[in-house]
Amino acid sequence: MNFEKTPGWIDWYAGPGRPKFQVPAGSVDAHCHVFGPGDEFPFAPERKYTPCDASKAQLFALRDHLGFARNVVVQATCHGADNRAMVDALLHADGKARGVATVKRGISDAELLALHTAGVRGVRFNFVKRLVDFTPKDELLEIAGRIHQLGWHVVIYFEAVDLPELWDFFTAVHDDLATTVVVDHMGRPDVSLPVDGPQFALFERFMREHSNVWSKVSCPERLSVTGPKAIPGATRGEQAAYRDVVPFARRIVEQFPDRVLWGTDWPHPNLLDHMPDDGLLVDFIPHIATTAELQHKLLVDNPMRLYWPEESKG
Ligand code: 0GY
Repeated sequence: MNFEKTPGWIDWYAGPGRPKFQVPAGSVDAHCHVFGPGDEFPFAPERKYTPCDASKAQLFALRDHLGFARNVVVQATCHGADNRAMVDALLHADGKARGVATVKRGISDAELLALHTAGVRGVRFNFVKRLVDFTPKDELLEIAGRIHQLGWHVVIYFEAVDLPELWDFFTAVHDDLATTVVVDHMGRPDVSLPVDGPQFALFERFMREHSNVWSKVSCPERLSVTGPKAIPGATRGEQAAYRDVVPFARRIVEQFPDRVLWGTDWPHPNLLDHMPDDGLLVDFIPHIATTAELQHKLLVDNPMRLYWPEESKG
């Protein structure tokens, strides 16, 4: 099937640089996607964007190039609740990938079990209005109850301004069902606001008061206003690309070192200003996890505990 890309779509960065920062052995890229290829795995009719193709082979090549050992492939909204492309990637990864699916209420126990066998360990609930249509909360709670029995967790994606309204729902998933909840991209803070301001304080409170809430400290390229250009010769923090995101991510890593994950977000859907060099994104890591111990937790111990608990030493 031939799909026309969304106007203005920027394809993922071909030929990323080799990072200067060497990730620890066994590191996990805990947030990335596959798109199609569209002629093999058609995009969903209800999608809000049509991407370029981004295949499993291209994802695995990037993994090796950046020095990662494993991937967590997160179902992208352009595939709706049709998880076939993501599952196909898991099944061809030689055990080096696990997945996060999108499921609907009507899914059978046998289908859930098949996803589990393929390596799925979580479901994603998306509250970003430009990406998905609204799903009633009782449907999400029902799904959360079912997947909890498989030992899966819930991944949530929302914008910071929506956290007050979603608070009670997230707390119900977390407290009533005792399910681990993983927040994508720190709940998308507005990084032009102060890191000490009320918006980010609410997110920190969310993590502090709920001991099973984790955060991906990912996507500086999505959150940044200052962009990829570092200030040459500046202080260490300002030498980072996406430097305005550093204080936010660093604060989460340092407060909650055992509940943070990192991912490339390759192939970076819906970036309409610039496409990041994934090598540069890896070089962002030591700015937010500043010691070898923090880096090891972020890239190895934490994702292994969540996605490969049977192999985890932590
Ligand atoms: C991300 C971010 C985005 C898209 C999706 O599933 C998706 O379509 O997650 C976005 O547009 O902000 O994490 O990939």
